[in-house]
Amino acid sequence: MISRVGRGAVAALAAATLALGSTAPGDAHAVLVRSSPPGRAALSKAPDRVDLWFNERLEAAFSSASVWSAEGTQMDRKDARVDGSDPRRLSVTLAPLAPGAYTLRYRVLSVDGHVVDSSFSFTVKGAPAPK
Ligand SMILES: [Cu+2]
Repeated sequence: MISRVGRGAVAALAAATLALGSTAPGDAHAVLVRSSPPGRAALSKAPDRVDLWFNERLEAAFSSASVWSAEGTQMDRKDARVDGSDPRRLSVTLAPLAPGAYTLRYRVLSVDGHVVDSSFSFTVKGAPAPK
């Protein structure tokens, strides 16, 4: 009987923790949830943009993303922006990408005031597209 009550209390506490988890102060950095292309993707067709989705709303003025070639050339069009209708989404468009390895870097400020700085890479496969 006591153990049954105990488990109930633990379950209730776990549920409360889960419910609070996403808004607990100091514990709510913007985390990259998914991206297009995904990190470490090997793409047969060069993407013309990168979209990043985070678990939290971003501060548009302090969130950016860029794409770099292996030679260190910036390949995005320097137009990274947080989507006006979906503040969890950050997008940037790309110049034509030749086959090769690229690194996407992002730095975002979530509404809780924490900066997250990270990167991932992807590869465009194959020979240059035929004319
Ligand atoms: Cu945070």
